[in-house]
Amino acid sequence: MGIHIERTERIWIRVAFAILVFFLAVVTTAAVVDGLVPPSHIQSIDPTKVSETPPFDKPGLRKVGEGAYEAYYVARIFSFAPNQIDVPAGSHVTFYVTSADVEHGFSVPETGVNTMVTPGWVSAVSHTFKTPGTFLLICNEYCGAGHQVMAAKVVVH
Ligand SMILES: [Cu+2]
Repeated sequence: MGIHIERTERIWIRVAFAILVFFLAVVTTAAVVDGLVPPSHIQSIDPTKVSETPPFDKPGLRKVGEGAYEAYYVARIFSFAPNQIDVPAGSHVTFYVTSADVEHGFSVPETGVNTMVTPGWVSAVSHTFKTPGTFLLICNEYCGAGHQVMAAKVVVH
């Protein structure tokens, strides 16, 4: 007995199955090759020990060269530490951000600085601030009841 399946239908079942296997192979290969992390996530951190883990135990701005800065940020509901950084115009700033609790966003609109902040990971993003001004740094991933007040400032002199 058995179910009768048309020859062409049998062919298409095989084709659909082959496509499925191919996609799974592509996704698996990509995941293994990329180490299963988004590209901006360069380093891992214990999210329960952020406040004891250097350099995030002392969040803030560090000058690393002529016109070059590194800014270490901790995002937690509903604020960023540091709350404000001040840099001279022309500064190249690399932001390193991690979360002490939930998923946050880290965005400085109109600069291209935009990354997700995932607990357990350090996200890195750079920007050269050419013109003076006060830039708003906001959380753009909904993170809870106070999400809309989660902001900080980048002041360029
Ligand atoms: Cu947030």
